[in-house]
This record gives sequence, C-alpha cells and structure tokens, in this order.
Amino acid sequence: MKYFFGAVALVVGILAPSVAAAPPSAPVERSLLVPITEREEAAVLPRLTSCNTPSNRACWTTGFDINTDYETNTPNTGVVRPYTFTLTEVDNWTGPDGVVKSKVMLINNKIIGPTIFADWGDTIQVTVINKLVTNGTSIHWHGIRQRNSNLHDGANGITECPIPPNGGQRVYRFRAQQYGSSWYHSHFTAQYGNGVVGTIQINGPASLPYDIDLGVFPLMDYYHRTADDLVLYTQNNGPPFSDNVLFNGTAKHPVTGVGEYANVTLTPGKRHRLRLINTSVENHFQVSLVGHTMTIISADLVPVQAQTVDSLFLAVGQRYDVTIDASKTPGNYWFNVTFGGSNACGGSLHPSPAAIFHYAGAPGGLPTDKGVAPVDHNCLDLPNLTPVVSRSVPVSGFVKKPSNTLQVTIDLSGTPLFVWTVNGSAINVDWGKPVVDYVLTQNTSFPTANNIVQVDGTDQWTYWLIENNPNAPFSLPHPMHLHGHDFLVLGRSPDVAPGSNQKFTFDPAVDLPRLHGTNPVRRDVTILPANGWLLLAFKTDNPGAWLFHCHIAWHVSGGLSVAFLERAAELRTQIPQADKDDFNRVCGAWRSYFPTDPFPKVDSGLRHRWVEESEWLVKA
Ligand SMILES: [Cu+2]
Repeated sequence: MKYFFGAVALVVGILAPSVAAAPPSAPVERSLLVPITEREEAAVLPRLTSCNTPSNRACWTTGFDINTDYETNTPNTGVVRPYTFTLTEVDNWTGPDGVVKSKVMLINNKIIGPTIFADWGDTIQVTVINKLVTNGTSIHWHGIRQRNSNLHDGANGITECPIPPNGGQRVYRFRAQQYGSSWYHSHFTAQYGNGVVGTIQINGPASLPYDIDLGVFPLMDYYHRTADDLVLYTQNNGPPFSDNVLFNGTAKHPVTGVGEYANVTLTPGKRHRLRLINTSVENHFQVSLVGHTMTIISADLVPVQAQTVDSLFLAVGQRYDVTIDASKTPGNYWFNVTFGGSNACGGSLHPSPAAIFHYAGAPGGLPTDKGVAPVDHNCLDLPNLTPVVSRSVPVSGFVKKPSNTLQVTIDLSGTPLFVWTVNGSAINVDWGKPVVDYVLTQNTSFPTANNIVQVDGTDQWTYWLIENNPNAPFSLPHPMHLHGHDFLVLGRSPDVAPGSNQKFTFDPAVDLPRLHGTNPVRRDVTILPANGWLLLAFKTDNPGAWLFHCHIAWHVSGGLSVAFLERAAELRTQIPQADKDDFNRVCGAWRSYFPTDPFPKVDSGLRHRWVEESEWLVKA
C-alpha cells in the first residue's frame, strides 16, 4: 500500500543529526508556584497558598490532593485567566528551518501560540479575534471536559458556527476542572496544520515528587506546503511524510542545517517534570532520551501511578507528563523521535529528528552518543497505565450490538478517492447550522451526514466498540479522540504490527476474558489498531454535542467522525441565556459572511478549507 506508507523508505537506525548545534541556552529557572516562561506573556495571578513542594507533589491545597476525585471536586480559586488570541495570515513566511512557506496562519504571530497557564480550579477565558482573510475559525480546547459548558468546546458545525474572518470574534470561557498538560487547536478544517495551535498547562498535584517543572514540550510534524494543499493531496494520494519535526517550535533543516535544535537544560542531580504533547496533524512519534529513562506520571489529563519506560509512543493528540532524573554524567544528550509500524502512523523526510538535553554547567555542543532506535511500538499506545483516581466498570456482560458498534471503513468508490466512513457515513457538518442549533430549536431532523449518535440516560456507563472493517480494502491505526469525556480503554485487539495480515473482529468467547474493567487506562485519545478493534466506555454525566473522531487531520477531513448527542433535552435547558445569545450572534455573522466566501467547502468542514492552486493539484 505505497500510497499510505509514503514515498520514501525511512532508516531509523541512524539517529544523530550531523549538523552543528547552537550553543545551549541559559537554564530557565521557574518556580512552580508562579508558572511563567520567557516565551509567554501570560497574565500571572496569585495562587491560593499551596502545600505543593518538591518533596510532596501529591499535596495541593486544603482539601485537595492527588487522590481527590477531580471529576466531582474542584478548588474554588475565584481566579480568571484572561487571554487574547489574534489570528492572522502571513504570506511568504520564513519558518524555523529556513524554508519559506507560501502561507501560514498564526496566533499572536507565533508558530505555536501562547501557552495557557492556569491552576486547578481557575477559569480560563480566551477572546479569539479572527483576522484571517477568508477562513472562519473555531478553537477547541483539547481534553478539557467542558462540564456544563458545551458551547465553549470550539467544534464548528457541532457546538458553534465558525467565527467569521476579517475581525469576527468570540469569547471562550471554561473552568479548569482537570489539571495537567494539554493543547488547543483550530477545528476549522486543516487550519491547525497552518499554525493555529498552542499548549495548555494547568498546575495541580502530581503522583511523584520532582524538583523542577520544565513546562510544556510540544512535538509537531511540520510541512513546507500549506495544510490546505496537503488535504487536497492526501484526498487522492494518502499522507506524505512530514518535511521536519518541530520540538517546542524549532528544528534544524536536515540538509541545509538552517535553524536551531530545541535545547532543554537539566540541573544535575535534580528530577525534572516534562510535559510531552503531540500536536501533529499526522505524525505519531516514538520518543527516547539517550542514556535516560522517563517516568510517566500523567497520560492526557489523567494522573497515573508512576511507571518508568525507556521510550514512549505518542499518538496524535496524546500527552505524557514524565519525570527525568538528571543523574547521568553531565553532558549533552539527544532526545530522539523515531517512527514505528513501518510508517503506518507517519514518517518524516527528516532522517533523524532530535532535540538536545543539556546538563547545566557542562560544556555545550552536540551530543556524541547517537543512541539506538527504541523498540518498535507498532503504532500502539500503552495498555497498562493505572489512573490515580480509580474508575471501574463491569465488562463480562458486554454484548456487541449494532447500536454500540462504530465501524470504520475506507471508501474508494468515488471522488475524492479516499473517504472515511463510520457505519457507512462520512461526517460532513454544516457550518451555518451546527448540531446545537437543532437542539435549541428542538428540531430532531438531523441530516444523515451529521453522523449523530444519540445517547440518553443519566450517569450511565455506555460502551462503544470501534472496529476497522475487516472487509475494507485496507485499514490503518486511528488515534480516536472524544470531546467532553475521558474514556476507559476496556480492551483492544491483540497487538500485532499494523502491516500484519492478521485481522481481528470482536469475538466474545476469546475477548471477554481479555477485557480490563478494573481501573483501566483512562484518557481522551487512544489508538484503534489497524485491522482490529477498540472497546471504550464513558459515563453519560455531561449533556452536550461531542465529537468522537480520528485525530489525523486528513482522516477527520475525509469523514472519520461521529457526533455523540448526549442528553439533548437537558442540554437545551441547561445552556445559559448568554451562551445562546452569543451562539446566535456568531451564527448570524457567519451566515452573513458565508455567501461572500470565495472558496468552496471541499471536505467534512472539521478540517480543510481554503483552496490553493499548486503543483500538488496539478499532480493530483
Ligand atoms: Cu485516522
């Protein structure tokens, strides 16, 4: 299947970049209690007195610690964290590796937007001003559960109309009821691949002591062509390899050597917390730090019991907070990205993407030990993490039914060539008439292409079997992401390489005993294995319209999504009047704008727009 494994064979055995590194930057000292970095202009407000210290990270404030059930208890800080995001288009933009891109779309003029900092329990308030030229936008706060704030989820066509260009704006406001590391991104077509993306750090307790919080460390596939271009290309050719991989927004060009390695400073003898975030559109990463292990303390926004690993697989959208002990010989060490699964979940034209981890006080320069490629994770995420706050559900009685099964298929029958369907239907949202509009007007005549899955019942565990259609022409791993909930990962098909010819469908006789219902992995992105299945559960404790989609931008663009409509009647009555008014205001503005939009809608609306004439189109 050369169309999805890419055009270039990637050799992962040679890891170390061979071009010169910049001298290490000065160490950044950062107090946990006043979270700010040099690269942010975040408004930093005082925090309530905290018992959180390097030797006792489990503690937080009176009545709140690592064992607190954060789904039902939130510190009342009274603090609002205000941010303003201004989106602009920049033509002929010179990227971090020196290559000029024809167009990017930036938040506050940065390739990765401002980090949102908050403490557990704060209210985050972001004013988004859309100064793009023809694109609408909506900003999704990935992993934030939005309890009772569905209209702030930022999923255009579902919970809002897009914010129109040329100065349209709205305010998102939501409570940080969870804590940990996450990110935000545009949900308007492929726009986040053009740069409309950033990170979120919500401070709270942790399951392991550490000395220094190094903050967020986003890893991102990077392309020299626009995301819009790439969507059109992938619709008929499959995904291309990335041109580069950005570490915290920077990288060297593999050929020209232009650019800088990301440089992270470790303090000898100290334990550091690092917040790894995969903000890619397509690349799944295996990460490893030469000579060091990493200890996982959080997966997505769920704190877990500490677990030490040599390397980690990060699916698109996933986060791992890890601790790293600077206990080795002071010096410089490569932090490597490699690709597994024979590139079934991505690859890069950069032969050895890497950053430098530098021990303070040691001489600068390039690391000397190239390291070895880690074990092949085969595009599969960790199945055996243990959340600190436990959730368990019965699994022995699970029965597969049409009503709880979501079957994913590639449809090659039409134009464009690659369309992804769930239960036979590719999602295609109507920007001007979002799902919430139907809810507010009590209109139940949803278009088929809204892929609505109605879920009712209060505080009930619902089970969802997602399977790759065994009769599809081919099948891929998909990083499935749910809005509005963390799901329990109850099981998946046996772990085999994605290129294996073995196909698995759920077989109760074999698979029921394999399921994990007792405090299994809980998170907001996990892999649906190629040629296999995935069983998830979530609790109906959050009325709302919530997307459940593959987080590969090209796949959700091609239709791979449903929209859970959870407890619609209650949703309608609980939406505050101010939210309804703002919903109608933005929709009115969008409906006025859209007839004047010069570009056609070419995909599901959850990713791609803005068509560019290009050689890709000619090739396609
Ligand atoms: Cu996918």
